[in-house]
Amino acid sequence: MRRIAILVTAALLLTGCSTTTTFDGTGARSDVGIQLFQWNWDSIASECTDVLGPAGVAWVLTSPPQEHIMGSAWWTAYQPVSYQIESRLGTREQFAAMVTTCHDAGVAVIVDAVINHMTGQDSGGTGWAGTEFGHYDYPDLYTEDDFHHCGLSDSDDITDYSSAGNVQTCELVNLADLATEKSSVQETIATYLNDLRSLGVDGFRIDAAKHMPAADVAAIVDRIDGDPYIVQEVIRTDGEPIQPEDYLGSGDVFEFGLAYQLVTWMKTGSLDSIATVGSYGFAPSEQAATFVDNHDTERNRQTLSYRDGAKYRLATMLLLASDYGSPVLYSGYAFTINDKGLPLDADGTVSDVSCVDQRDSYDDGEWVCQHRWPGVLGMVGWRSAVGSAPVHDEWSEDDAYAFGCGELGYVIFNASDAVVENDFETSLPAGDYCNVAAEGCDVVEVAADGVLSVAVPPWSAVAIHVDSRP
Ligand code: LM2
Ligand code: CA
Repeated sequence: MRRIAILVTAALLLTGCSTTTTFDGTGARSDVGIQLFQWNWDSIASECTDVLGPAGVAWVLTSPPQEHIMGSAWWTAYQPVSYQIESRLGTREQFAAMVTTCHDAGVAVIVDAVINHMTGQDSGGTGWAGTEFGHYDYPDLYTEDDFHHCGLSDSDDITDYSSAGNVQTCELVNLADLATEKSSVQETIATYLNDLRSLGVDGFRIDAAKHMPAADVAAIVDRIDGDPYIVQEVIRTDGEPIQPEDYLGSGDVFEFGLAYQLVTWMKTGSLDSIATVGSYGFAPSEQAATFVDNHDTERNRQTLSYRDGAKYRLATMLLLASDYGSPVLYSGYAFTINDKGLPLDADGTVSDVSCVDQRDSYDDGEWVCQHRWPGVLGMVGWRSAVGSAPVHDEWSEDDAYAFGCGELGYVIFNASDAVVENDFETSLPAGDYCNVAAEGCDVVEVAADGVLSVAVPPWSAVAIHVDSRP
């Protein structure tokens, strides 16, 4: 199996248009990832080949691949019963084939690792692959002694986010909390992660990292073979004792703060604020995984989501143009009830993905495929093309914001209901360019003096770069 190492090049040059973290060996042209929520292994494989590889997306984040509890809600995936790679999303064989196919397409595979806890079923049960379990008893993995019983609240549930002990040793919504400080538990978790490594997996999202002491996460990560990419979920809330920064020694962190900020900026139209994001007290750019939404925030409504249509698309494109952090796109399915999982095939597995086109409303269970919305993958190409060229030719007026990157690219965002028409001064060579923030190749022209005279439609962008000329 090909080992794919992560190479952080020129991460010190933070003045550029985008960071240049690359997944060396994948052939990917960008540092951009994509969370394919509840996509089955076969569908991820096809998407790698047909769409993500060609677009230069560096990595996919899968849903949890291990055996889970039965039930139709999507969140059954977040209740591990065993570490067999058998789930509603596919078999071990399908998973392994997906990893190989994605690698062949130049796309790395990052897995959602649920390692803080096991199930939340008081009475136990039988898992997807037939494993019988009790709430604190998992054959060949864990027994009673391997779990915390915090004794800090009536139910042993987490009740107090101002107490690190409560957050890290009590139960997150009744989920049996692993004693991650025990070296035997660390070893069992690492054996699972190394099994995935043996199938070619390139890295992990550490689910519920906030609920494990940073030292425990570090000890587990240390036991993983090779040098996997690590991105940790530590939801930022000001004033809490546990902060994302505590986890930087083990890898990157998702920057929730920026996702929340994007909601505000889309409301106020102050898109130029993204230029000063370095002063917001967020994680250091080279270790920040940025995103507009994820499967939790599209449900708790704390961020934008596909329901916001053009605003969501614009926020996604803004993130892709920013030199702060490395963007992780999100792609999921439509729902009106938070818990509701996808319609299942007769054998209980999740069906293959079939994307629908962008529109104003969706039926439950339709695959929204936000990443295929016009301009999104075009902006992945824009990001690759401008690399770390310095930002210049900045312009902002009302709800519009524009900037250039060296002589390589220029982008204009319009966060208003009105058309923004202007003569934008760029440093690009004269000639015709495709507007990659639109569908297909919508041609715009840079005049001999570098001026781009263009009308930007409401809630959209115009983006051009030297590698995309008709
Ligand atoms: C995560 N990150 O830290 C995931 O991103 C998030 O989606 C997970 O919650 C959570 N942590 C645990 O891995 C989801 C879902 C919860 C669901 C849990 C466990 O958002 O609603 O909880 O997975 O499946 C469900 C029920 C809850 C119940 C619990 C245990 O909603 O009411 O608690 O199962 O049976 C009694
Ligand atoms: Ca814990």
